Amino acid sequence: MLKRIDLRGSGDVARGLLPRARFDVAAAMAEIQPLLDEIAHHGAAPIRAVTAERDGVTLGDLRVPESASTAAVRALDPALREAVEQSITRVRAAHAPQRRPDLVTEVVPGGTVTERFVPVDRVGLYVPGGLAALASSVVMNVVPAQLAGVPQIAVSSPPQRDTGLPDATILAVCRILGVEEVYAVGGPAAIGMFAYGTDECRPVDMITGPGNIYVTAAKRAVRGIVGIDAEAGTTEIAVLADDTADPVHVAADLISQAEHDPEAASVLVTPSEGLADAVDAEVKRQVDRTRHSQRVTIALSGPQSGVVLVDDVEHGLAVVDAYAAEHLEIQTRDARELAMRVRNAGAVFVGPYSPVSLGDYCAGSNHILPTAGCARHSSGLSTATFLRSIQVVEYTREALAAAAPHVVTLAEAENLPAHGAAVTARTAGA
Ligand code: HSO
Ligand code: ZN
Repeated sequence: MLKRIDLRGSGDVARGLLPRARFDVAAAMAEIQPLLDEIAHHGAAPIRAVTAERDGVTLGDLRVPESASTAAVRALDPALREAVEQSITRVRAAHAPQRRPDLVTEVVPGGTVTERFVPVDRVGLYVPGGLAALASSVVMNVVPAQLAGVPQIAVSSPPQRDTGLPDATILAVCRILGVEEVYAVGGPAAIGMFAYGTDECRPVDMITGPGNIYVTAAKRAVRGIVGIDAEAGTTEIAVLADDTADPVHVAADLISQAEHDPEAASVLVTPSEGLADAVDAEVKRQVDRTRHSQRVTIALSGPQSGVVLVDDVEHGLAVVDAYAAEHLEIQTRDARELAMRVRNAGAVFVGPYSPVSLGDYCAGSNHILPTAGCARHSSGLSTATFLRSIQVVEYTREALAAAAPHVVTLAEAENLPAHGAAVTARTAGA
């Protein structure tokens, strides 16, 4: 089922050789732009129209009444509530220390630069609800925003066909976390609503959260009008494994992320042909038994998934760095040592007992992570995502006088003498 790409003997790590989806975010942008333009000009009407067409739901208010969230909490299964609370506690524990204190630096005597960390005022958090309604993504979005101190937090998630409301567990988790502003809007329409605002939803300053390729494309399209987190699109997992890895575990992990989407990517990178064969056999065995076997089969046999054979683990490390996976598992000898040398990955999962699906719910780490190679330049969601740094400059007259000749010289070199004059007007005669 998993195609093989043999890079042995080539020393090659070229990104173009690695499995990747053919239909990418750039291609999806053309499809969503007309909807975004409509929302920018007409507000809620096109949101209602597209929701009726795509979700089969006639929306009254876009905003979910509080009574619906309260009812959802009451109806929540006690075991599910306990699991949600565990997830919240662990995510809070890992994200609270990410809130950095302000940093005061005396650059020269009498001259300070203070870096203040200030939360974004208003954020729109997207929670997917298509093929799977990801209540855990409420936790992963909301907890860091709250810990950063964001004053206004809005959540949006697609309405379900039967209720016309977002998934009940998603509503319950919003309520448990104290989020009152929730909208029943999904896909690119939700991103347009947050970015441009409507009569019912004031525009936000930043949009975060995972989504399919169209949500990701919409986020890319509105970037600049609002801030966005890293592009967290279609899920992907890479596993770097040697002959010490258990093929049953590796196969289970590849399948676990393929379950998200027929477009999901699952990639095994290994120097061991024996492991590759064993994982292949194990994948076939497990796929037959898994609930979403059709979706998983499409994902695993697509161009975005496969097994990459490498010379050795070092070559494998170079390959996974070039791939820059959203999730990277290391199942090798000395896994921790290798993990600490990884340069490009959204999150790294080390050794036999740290599967990606632990991180999806209950490791404490965030599961909203850069996909499609964005881990080369971007980070997963964290408390820091919601903080802007503002540099505050304060110099005394003496400290300014000491810097004056340098400012004047640099300004003159750029043919901007008024810049120098703004300094000497203060320091002449000092
Ligand atoms: N693996 C997904 C997150 C998720 N999995 C939510 C299950 N629920 C993207 O990191
Ligand atoms: Zn997952």
